[in-house]
Amino acid sequence: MNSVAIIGAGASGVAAARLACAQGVKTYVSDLRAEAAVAAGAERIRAVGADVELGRHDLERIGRSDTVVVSPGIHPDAPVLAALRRRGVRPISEPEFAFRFFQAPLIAVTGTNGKTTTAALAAHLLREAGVEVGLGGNVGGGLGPAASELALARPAPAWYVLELSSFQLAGVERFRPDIGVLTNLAPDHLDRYPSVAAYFADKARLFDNADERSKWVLNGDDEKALELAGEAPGERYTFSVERSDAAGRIEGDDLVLDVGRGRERLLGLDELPLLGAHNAGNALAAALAARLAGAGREPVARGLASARPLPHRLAPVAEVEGVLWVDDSKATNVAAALGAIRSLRDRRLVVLLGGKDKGEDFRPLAAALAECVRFAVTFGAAGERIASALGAGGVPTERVAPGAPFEAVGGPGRAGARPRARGGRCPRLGTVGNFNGKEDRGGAFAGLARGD
Ligand code: UMA
Repeated sequence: MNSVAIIGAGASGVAAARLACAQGVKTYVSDLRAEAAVAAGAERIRAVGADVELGRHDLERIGRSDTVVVSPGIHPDAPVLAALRRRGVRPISEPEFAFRFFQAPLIAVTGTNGKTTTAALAAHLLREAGVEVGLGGNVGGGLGPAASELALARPAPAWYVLELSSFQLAGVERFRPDIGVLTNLAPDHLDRYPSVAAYFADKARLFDNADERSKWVLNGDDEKALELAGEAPGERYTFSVERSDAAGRIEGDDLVLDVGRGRERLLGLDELPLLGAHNAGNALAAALAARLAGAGREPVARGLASARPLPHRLAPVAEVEGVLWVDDSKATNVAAALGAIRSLRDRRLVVLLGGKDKGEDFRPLAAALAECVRFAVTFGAAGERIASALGAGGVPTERVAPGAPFEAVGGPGRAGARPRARGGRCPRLGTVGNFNGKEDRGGAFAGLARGD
């Protein structure tokens, strides 16, 4: 490889450029934006020898490069990608580029929900077993770097654990995980994909280079996830919170594994510090992956007992006047919000729902909330549609105008949470969006909880 063109100068672009330059490859990076945030990244990669252009993409130059790497956030219909398609150029994704330089085996985690929790937990369990792990990929939020940064790390870790989005899987070619984990499948990103099937098709690329040495950890409770694996070669291990024949399962009140060495009890469900059935599934998936990567039963069990919720994933942020505020702002699709609501349904709930409208059907939320919710507040671009779905389902709802600042949900939210009985506790579940990133959403939510 003599030359690489990288499209986009965000976290992916900067990491890929640093990796390319470290290989002595001629590197050109371009980004349509020229704002301060991009300029700072551009300076970092200029310093290691890349040519950087902000404000335009030089199609001639990109077309002449041996390899073209595209950032995941760029829409497939963006003019630059459409123009490259017309020229017969097929860009690869940043994790595909990184994979070509990996020096250790790889666990790749994808799925609609639970990816970050499962990937971070698998890394935690392996570390508990004394294994050096590089954790990164889509995780973001300061929890892990882009895949290319992991490829640069020296000494190389003993295992890489990567979280992958469908946007990243869309551009794989040789990418081949030793252990692939599919947490679940549900509709998402319908603002980017023409159909749910098209979104699932990108997820299916996890299996593109499967062979008989591959190991697959699949959600046994999710028909669509099992179907997606199709006839992919390799060994299969299912995890399930419902079925007794799964390799990772719940027996009575215990989490149990069987990876072909007999039944292994890990720990009791009540010892797992993560809320909800969906997190029991994530824990089983991570335990299977870590065990298949060589971690012993004991460190896996110890690691599960010391697991902590990641920020913005059903994370308690404050308890104020008998109200527990729970930040679940990473629940950015209906399936994720349902998982959270179900795991808190034995408490009285006030939910704050809204943010960007990705085109999903919100009626399933109404059905789940009708059973347990006390009050819902909707906001943001999706607020109107969510409120209509909840109203039709008989859920008491207050709608905050779409243009109003997020703080405007505080008043109705707080009023709705006022405990009826003294000492009554009413956890709130905030599924909020419409911000620059989950840091902002979670920060704003924590501010509401404190009454800032
Ligand atoms: N751009 C162009 N030309 C265009 C359009 C855009 O140059 O025509 C530029 C933009 O100005 C921007 C860059 O391309 O500077 C695109 O960057 P990006 O959106 O791909 O963001 P990165 O900073 O590279 O971050 C990406 C992931 N972001 C997305 O997929 C949207 C991060 O996942 C990931 O952590 C990071 O790579 C490292 O792997 C975040 C995410 O939100 C956490 N992921 C989505 C999710 O989890 O739902 C998929």
